[in-house]
Amino acid sequence: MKRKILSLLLLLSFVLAQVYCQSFIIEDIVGEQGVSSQHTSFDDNQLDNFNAGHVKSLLGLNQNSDLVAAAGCGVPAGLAASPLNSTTEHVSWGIAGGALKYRLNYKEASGTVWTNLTVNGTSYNITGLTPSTTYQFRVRSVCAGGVTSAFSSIKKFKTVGADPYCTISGTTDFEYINNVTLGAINNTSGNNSGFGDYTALSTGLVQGATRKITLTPGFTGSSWPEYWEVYIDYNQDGDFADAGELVAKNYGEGTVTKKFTIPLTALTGKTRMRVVMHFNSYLGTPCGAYSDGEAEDYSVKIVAAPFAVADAENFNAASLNSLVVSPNPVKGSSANVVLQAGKPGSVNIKIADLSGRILRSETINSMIAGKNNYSLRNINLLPGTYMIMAQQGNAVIARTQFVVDK
Ligand SMILES: [Ca+2]
Ligand SMILES: [Ca+2]
Ligand SMILES: [Ca+2]
Repeated sequence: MKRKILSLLLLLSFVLAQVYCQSFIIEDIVGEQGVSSQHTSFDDNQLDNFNAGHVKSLLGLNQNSDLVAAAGCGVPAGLAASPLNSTTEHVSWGIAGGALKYRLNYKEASGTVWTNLTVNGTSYNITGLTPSTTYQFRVRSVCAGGVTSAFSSIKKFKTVGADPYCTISGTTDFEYINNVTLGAINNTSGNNSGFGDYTALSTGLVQGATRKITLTPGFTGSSWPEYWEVYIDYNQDGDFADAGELVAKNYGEGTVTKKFTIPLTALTGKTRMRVVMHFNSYLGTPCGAYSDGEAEDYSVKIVAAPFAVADAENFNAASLNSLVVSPNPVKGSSANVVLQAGKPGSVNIKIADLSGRILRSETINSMIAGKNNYSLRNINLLPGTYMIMAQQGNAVIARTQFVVDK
């Protein structure tokens, strides 16, 4: 009993010293003996190992507040988390006043034990996490003399799911993928020993647009015929097995190109593209270990067509409609547009780049049913491929692509 009272007094002195003193000399509690020794300050571990919850319950204090909050030692705020992969999360917080370093606590949301780390900066990559799992983290400041702030409020994050895509890997004794170019991707990768993960690289692909992919092999010696297959997971279900997901194939001994059209049904958002190269024949599968070639993965972002097709029936019913730009490629500052319209009325003509950005929009009133000539003037577009569309009401009645080549 005497020991308990002594312990309680020591705990109380700890609390009071922490709350009221900026610089202090207090008693450290050593185990069950209740023996005390003098310290001029606490180190981090002493503070963190201290059972503050026990003291708070003895004193009837709020369990959610922190006893060791000290004036001038700010509580971290602005906690944020973003996934680096399915098992690694980047967490960060704002600089807190007086903080020399930080204590980072994290745990699975359903768990009870916090993992405790010291971090010198204001961010940290937490590794070894479980995919598709909710975690919590909180941060406190460690200030001069080992004084710690209260913990920040708790921030939750959920790790992303494990990569659902099948693995693939070739061998590169004779050949490898040296470059893949599509839109904003222009990646010279060299020899990746059979597989290259470039999912950090991405390009936008607009529904309905036609794009060209350029594929270049590299050889360790002489050149050989290489067969290429390009897959895109258009329906974003984690495989390349659905209809239309083998988007391009071609072969040759040097650089090959292939055009493909992104379906209007492709789901918008980020998805995976896989490029497979194989010596002498098409590999015929986007998965597995194989010899004589290389595979590389990229990200693509499917972007909604700039003008929604009102519905399939409307679009088909307007099959009389057509849009022709001439000359194509456009070389000067003007071009002629012939619009064959199924019904009369005003028509909105829009020009967009292949990333879906609308560059020009104008309405032409009193188009007739039949052939209309429309002059496109003051074309000051950079060389490249563009989309032109004619819209009546909410329906795209015709669209085409044209090239500017100056
Ligand atoms: Ca490569
Ligand atoms: Ca798929
Ligand atoms: Ca599927």
